[in-house]
Amino acid sequence: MRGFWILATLGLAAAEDGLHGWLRYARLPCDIVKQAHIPSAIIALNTTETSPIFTAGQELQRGIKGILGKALTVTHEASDSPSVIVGTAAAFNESGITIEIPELEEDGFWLSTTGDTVEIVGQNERGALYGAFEYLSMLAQANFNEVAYATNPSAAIRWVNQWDNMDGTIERGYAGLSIFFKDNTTVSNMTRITEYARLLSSIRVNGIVINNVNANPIILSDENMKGLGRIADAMRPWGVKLGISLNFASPQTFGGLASFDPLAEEVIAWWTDTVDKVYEHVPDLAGFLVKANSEGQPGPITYNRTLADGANLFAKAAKPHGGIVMFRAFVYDYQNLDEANWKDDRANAAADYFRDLDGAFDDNVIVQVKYGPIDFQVREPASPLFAHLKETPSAIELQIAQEYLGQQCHLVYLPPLWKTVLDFDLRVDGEKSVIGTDILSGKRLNKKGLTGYAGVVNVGLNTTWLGTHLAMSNLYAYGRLAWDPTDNEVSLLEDWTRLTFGLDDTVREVITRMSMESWPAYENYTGNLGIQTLTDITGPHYGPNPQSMDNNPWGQWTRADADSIGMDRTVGNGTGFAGQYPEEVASAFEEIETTPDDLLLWFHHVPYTHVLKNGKTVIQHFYDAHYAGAETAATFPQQWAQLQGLIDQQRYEEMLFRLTYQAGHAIVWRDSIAQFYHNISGIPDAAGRVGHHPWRIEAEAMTLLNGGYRVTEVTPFEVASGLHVIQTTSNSTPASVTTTLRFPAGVYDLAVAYYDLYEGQAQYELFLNNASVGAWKGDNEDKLGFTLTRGIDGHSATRITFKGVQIGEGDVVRIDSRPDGRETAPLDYLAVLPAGVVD
Ligand code: GCW
Repeated sequence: MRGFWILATLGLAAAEDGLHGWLRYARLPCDIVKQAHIPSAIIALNTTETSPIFTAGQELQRGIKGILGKALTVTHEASDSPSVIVGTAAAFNESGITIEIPELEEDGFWLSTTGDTVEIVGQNERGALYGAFEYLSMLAQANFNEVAYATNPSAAIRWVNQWDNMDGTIERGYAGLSIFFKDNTTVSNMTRITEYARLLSSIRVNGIVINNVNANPIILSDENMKGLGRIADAMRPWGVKLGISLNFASPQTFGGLASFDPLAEEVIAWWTDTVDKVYEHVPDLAGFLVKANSEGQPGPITYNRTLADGANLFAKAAKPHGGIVMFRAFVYDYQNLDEANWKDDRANAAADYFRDLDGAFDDNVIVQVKYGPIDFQVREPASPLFAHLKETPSAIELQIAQEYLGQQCHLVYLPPLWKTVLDFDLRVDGEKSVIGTDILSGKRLNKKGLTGYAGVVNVGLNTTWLGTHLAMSNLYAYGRLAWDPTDNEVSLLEDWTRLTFGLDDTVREVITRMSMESWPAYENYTGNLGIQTLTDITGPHYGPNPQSMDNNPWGQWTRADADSIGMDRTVGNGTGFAGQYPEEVASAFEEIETTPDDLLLWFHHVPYTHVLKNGKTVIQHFYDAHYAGAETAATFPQQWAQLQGLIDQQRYEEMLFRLTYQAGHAIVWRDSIAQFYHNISGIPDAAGRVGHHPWRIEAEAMTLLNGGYRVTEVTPFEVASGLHVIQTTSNSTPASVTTTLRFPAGVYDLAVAYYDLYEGQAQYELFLNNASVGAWKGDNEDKLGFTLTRGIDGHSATRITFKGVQIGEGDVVRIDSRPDGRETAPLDYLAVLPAGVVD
């Protein structure tokens, strides 16, 4: 017993790097292990090593060893002695084992733990593997209940997309370089690919498109086709099928033909050959993903052909092989929209391009539709296109990569956002048409083809996969919601937490609470009332830059002026977008009274003084929400701190760093947005907070010693407190600033706001009466994964906090800094914060 205790203690202390995600199979405490009564052998009804059933046998062995410390043998012959037996329904029958189970649908499974034998029966091999993972998930959560049930997927397509470029970079990837590609070819080491397939399989994802939708035609080179074959081989034992993105112009740019006209005979022949060749290397290729005529990508419209002509070209080539084409609805005219034209609106694009094509697509084309009409925003109404595709199968595109949502540097648990769309009833033809359960399931519309889900994930080589541990709950929940969109987002989170961090109640409660608070908080401190993103729309989509949302040709404007704000998307007076919905929904969005507050500015242009249903004016709600959101984010590091000692130190520290960063960046967001709208509207904050920071000392108000620092403005102006910052006069000479504190003596947190650019790592040290409080470096570029910036802007703005510092009135603070490269040690302010003040 003593030996076990030592081991268990070491187990907790052992560093965990996140590589195994929720499949850690950590040993349960010994008192719990004793309660587990499981059979002593595993039977996997297939001897082929590449079969998912074989994989299931191995995985059960590995999991049970890890979770319960029991070494079970795996055999492949049916026997009567009690065992964990896994196989397809057909294999059970062939082995003469009688099972009484309901009819299963494709990929479905039956799990029974009621008798001496645990039965895991798949409709197909993949389903059986899902059942094995489900059983292991129960064991890992110390759930030894007797269960016997069948479960089937809500939809056949449960895919993920990676936006990996052939050179190994990842578009909108925040966790390092590609696990699939390097130097314009596929990688040779399959380890991470196999591990990713394992994670995906455990959440019942059955397909993956591995290269960017902005596709490079060289994916079709002979060498790369061979590589695709190896990748497919690595993932096949996990039941995950490979798909690839195609570049529409490949016949010309890669094949050397004169055109890429989808109706030209030589183009058709070229694609037929090419697709045949891909299938030689990957006989079970799931299919193709195509982004055409969007954001500079080539497409059929170049030749005056329809998007359906374009999609059907690939569909016909893939059909003999059983392949499908995921054709993206993200098609919009992005260069020519005119803000002066009250009718122009990018949100109209998808339905405008696709609605008249309903029925024109081959039956193996699925239109892949982003959840909202614009682009992965923090709050969007459901895409109305789902209502127009009555004949054409559709799939929803969700984004696990947090492109507009904090890029994994902010904790944002996404299922509550996804649910606003999945649970939305479009009322097509006046009948119940809930997007998840009726439309994506293929029950109500789209009855003829496959339907489902595509999630843009963008994992990278970082051992945490997504750049940070807590972001993995989004991937976990994505797969499970694609299986069953009615699954509860809190229970999914609790399961994930137990699997990822163990069974401690405090751990589960804290992570669940923070995660459930995170999306509302992010919406609050970034942009509310359906205003859409206020990130830098023309740049990295990360930090605040509200003015970038207007005076651009993109057609997703806030239309903010001195008096009013919002996009009028009504039929009566605006862009007409509201009219793209079926009648009942359209008429609700047409009127302010029946539009929910959280989508008000999406659909209506109103004065800042418009009074919301919650009784506040729009502008006061902006101020209040931004303050409330930042206050919630400020609790995250404190909440997380309760987990010290309850989880391993490595993950504890890595998350504490990120959550502390988020709390600081939430204040950057709050101040920038509040300051911007205060400036443009001239309406003061009724609570007197905006522009008043009694606990701050602006850097520009400090004494700049020996000319080492100079005062400058920044762009955008609102990302500097007091509208100014200081930066060093040279790129190499050390500089210092000093100030005398005039606050009552007491214990305070000292926060220094500065800007952390890449291409340099400035060094800083904070002194109180000549004694060092702490030193740091501008090295966020190494620690965080967001799109890097070389500007002093909303992306680089950050802060560091030293907690619990005793100060006396008249104490002298000094900050010494040493610029490095382009990083001119820019400082914004020092905040001297009494307990409970978030500023
Ligand atoms: O939102 C935009 C992204 C692009 C992306 C595009 C798309 C892959 O900013 O990076 O390109 O969406 O979904 O095609």
